[in-house]
Amino acid sequence: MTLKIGVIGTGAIGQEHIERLSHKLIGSRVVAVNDINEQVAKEAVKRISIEAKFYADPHKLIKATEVDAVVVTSWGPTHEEFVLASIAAGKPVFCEKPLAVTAQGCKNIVDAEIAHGKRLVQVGFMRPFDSTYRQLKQALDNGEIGQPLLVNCKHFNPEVDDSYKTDMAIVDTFIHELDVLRWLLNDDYKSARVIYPRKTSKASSHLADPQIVILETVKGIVINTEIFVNCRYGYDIQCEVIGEDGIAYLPEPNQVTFRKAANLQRGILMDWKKRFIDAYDVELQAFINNVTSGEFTQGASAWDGYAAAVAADACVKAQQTGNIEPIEMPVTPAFYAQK
Ligand code: NAI
Ligand code: ISE
Repeated sequence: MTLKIGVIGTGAIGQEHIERLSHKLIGSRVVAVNDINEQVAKEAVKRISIEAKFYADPHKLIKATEVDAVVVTSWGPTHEEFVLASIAAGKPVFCEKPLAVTAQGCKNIVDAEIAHGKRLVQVGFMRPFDSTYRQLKQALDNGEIGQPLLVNCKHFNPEVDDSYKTDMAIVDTFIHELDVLRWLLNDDYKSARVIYPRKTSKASSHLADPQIVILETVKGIVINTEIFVNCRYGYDIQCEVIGEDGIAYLPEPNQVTFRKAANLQRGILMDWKKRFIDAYDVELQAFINNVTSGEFTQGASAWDGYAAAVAADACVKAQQTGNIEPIEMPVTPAFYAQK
């Protein structure tokens, strides 16, 4: 069976996903697209060489009989509306992160999915599908460094545009750590604090950059994450876990090392597209397989999206107050207990 997909939002990641759904993965075809910018959508269809109908109205795309499943890759604040409409239409939906920009928005989706009675939603948290994170998780689960005590992460982007604001460091960027670290450590968060170091001259007037987020987990692990979205030198994702018996590092992505011109050199990737290229393939193939098998057994659920957003809300509050803010995560409903 070939899954016929409608894509809402044909910008950067929308086009990446259309390409992989059309030419790389098994069992899917993009038949419909929507974007508030009609020209962007039509040019994407042409460039990727697919036959997909342009829908001016995203809600008509969601309801169209030719569309079996929806992929939402528009801007974050639009996600809740399109995911809720997909659930109302009884259609499976893959939504890029964040599931919604507030915890309440995610809760509305969780409630709608539970009321529907069957899982339909997968969130685009791709890091648990990344082979380097998987290696790190396996080492921790095997007890190779004993109990984790302390975690140090870096989430660096070379640059961001002017529309990127201080809270987006949490809801758009750090949200990836909020998702992947729960999975990596088998733990939940208890509190958050945000510290602002000296500001880079490369950031816009309305953006505090860099930022440091300090989380404490229920088991007492302290997680220190540096977020720096105008670092200029590359797209750099690091994670170091310090345990009772040693330290485990997230493997660096494969890059050739050079001994050349009196230098020892190794390239650093410049964007998320290349850094997580395989992980995006695997997560979207998982979505296709979830839908075609009729059971969502892989990938981030709406509850995972909600859990990350509950923590993100507390981090945004901590940005504003400068205080240590509590994170109160509700108990996982039975509906989401088994993945
Ligand atoms: P983008 O700005 O390149 O593309 C977004 C597209 O959505 C634009 O073409 C815009 O016209 C369209 N759009 C906005 N509002 C719309 C609406 N109401 N209806 C239809 N189309 C609308 O942004 P980008 O980088 O592609 O990000 C899109 C989403 O994907 C964001 O939520 C972002 O956080 C997420 N993302 C996830 C990544 C990951 O690593 N998982 C990487 C990059 C983005
Ligand atoms: C972007 O939307 C992503 O999801 C990237 O993975 C992240 O590194 C970046 O900070 C976000 O803006």
